Amino acid sequence: MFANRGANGIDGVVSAALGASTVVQPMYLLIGDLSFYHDMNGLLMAKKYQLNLTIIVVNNNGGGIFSFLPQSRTPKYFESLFGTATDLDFRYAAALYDANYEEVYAIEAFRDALDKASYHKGLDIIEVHTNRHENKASHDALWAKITERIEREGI
Ligand SMILES: Cc1ncc(C[n+]2csc(CCOP(=O)(O)OP(=O)(O)O)c2C)c(N)n1
Repeated sequence: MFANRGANGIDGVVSAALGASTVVQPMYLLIGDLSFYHDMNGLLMAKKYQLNLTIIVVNNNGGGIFSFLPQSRTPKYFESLFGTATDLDFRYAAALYDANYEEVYAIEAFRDALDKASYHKGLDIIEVHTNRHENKASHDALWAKITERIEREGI
């Protein structure tokens, strides 16, 4: 069992995964872009000690979780306080730390990138581009379908 330090969520996640990669292989980290950005300095350890980790950065350009909370219905300050898009291109972070880098937009390309990473030694970063607004819309559509079915079938 591994435990990350702290109780706050997005701090130290990259470092924790790099530490875990020294005792379990293969090791994968699935992480959001803001959480990745928050602990990007941790990547130095991967370079310094030739650690083997595949990081999948789900890049929806900001904190997607907040779109599901009530404050998302007050659009005036939402983006600057919660959405907090960084518009960063993580290929340059990968280059900075000598990581293998792949950028994908679709599931087939993601499978190929994951497969490729499994043959690499060292640090792999796969940046998966997604969209916060589409994600929220597809969740809403799914919830509406489920609600409609529950009401219809009286579960
Ligand atoms: C140290 C710390 N600061 C701030 C927060 C509040 N927080 C919770 S989730 C989140 C955004 C996470 O964004 P991302 O990693 O891109 O994932 P997504 O929500 O898009 O899936 C923030 C800032 C936190 N949990 N921990």
